[in-house]
Amino acid sequence: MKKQVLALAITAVLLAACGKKEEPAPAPAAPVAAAPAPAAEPAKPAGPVFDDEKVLNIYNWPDYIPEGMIATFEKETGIKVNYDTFETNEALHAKLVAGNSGYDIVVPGTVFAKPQIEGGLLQPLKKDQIPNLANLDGEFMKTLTKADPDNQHLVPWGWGFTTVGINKTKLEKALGGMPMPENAWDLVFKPEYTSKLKSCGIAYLDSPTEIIPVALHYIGKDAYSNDPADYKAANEMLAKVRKDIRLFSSTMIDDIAGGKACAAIGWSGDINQAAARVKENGGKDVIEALLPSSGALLFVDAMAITKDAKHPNNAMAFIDYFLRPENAAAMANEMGYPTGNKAGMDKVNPEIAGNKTIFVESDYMAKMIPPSSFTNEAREAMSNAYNSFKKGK
Ligand code: N2P
Repeated sequence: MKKQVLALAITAVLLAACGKKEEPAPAPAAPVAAAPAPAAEPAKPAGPVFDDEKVLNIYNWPDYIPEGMIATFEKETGIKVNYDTFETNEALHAKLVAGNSGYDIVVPGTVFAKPQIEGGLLQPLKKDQIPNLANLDGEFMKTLTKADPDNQHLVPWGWGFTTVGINKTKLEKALGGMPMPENAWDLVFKPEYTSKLKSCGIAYLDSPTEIIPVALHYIGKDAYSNDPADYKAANEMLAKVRKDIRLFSSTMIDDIAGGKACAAIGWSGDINQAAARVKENGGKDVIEALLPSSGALLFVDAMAITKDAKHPNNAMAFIDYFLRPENAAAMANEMGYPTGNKAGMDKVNPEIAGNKTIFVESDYMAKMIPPSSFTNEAREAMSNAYNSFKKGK
């Protein structure tokens, strides 16, 4: 019951963004007694279809796949998986635009998947080769139609949000008795706080489309504004704290867990992974992903097959494998990211199911900034604004 409420919560927020009404999911077809097959009908091939070359090239974000998931797929199928990682949507996008990336499966955020679909960089799925699509939450899939109109290209990998993560122990020491702000974004954007937290380390994700949207939202502008004048305003705010930022990184789990940063703009699941790592190592510091009062930046990353994939059938087989219930549960349990998959939710550990920064409650969901997208020109202007912020000291 609780899980259903959570699923509805994210759906409501994402749907609000695309202005669509929720409709009840279609009821599953009632089982029908098997009729004798007509003799002339050719038999359907049993099991998955593979390409001649038993290879699959996957390009995904770092720290985003449960241990053993690839090995099990390789063992079951005999397909050799080459698994590479990219650190920003911008880096993946540049590879796809250049063409001949060599990758079969890529995992863009929907903010970038929309222009990639429109630009013909991704190919439609062969849904009859992915029976486990039935495990996906129909309402969640409707939210993806904003980026992928008929759900023809994208299968969710994981969702989460860009937010403020803290090492509570170190942060409180550095604040020296100064109370926590009402809005957690102040910790990383307000000089009053950053000047103190500089001593224990502030980290930012290293990507224009992560930092500029949250900065825009902080100064009261549309996070998905396409207006360069707004980026200028965001930059003016950011310039005031630039000297207090210690590191820019999209792989900050060890930096947070290892005590190099006490406040970060990071991804919810990664911050939760850092918290788990400290515990595993017997550390005492308390690491937390926060739920800022003004909201956080929601994202959905989705698998898609490149237009020039050399192993599309192997890709379809992997997507079907990923959609198994046990893999959905492992994504939440081990990586801190839910997947939009209904199946397997009964295998989620109680402390993960009860973690409000992984399975976000509906009242906070309503505050989230839902994903949208930018024009190509806006993305370029945003990159320029971001780079000049980063260079300035
Ligand atoms: C990286 C997972 C989140 C990626 N570890 C953000 N789109």
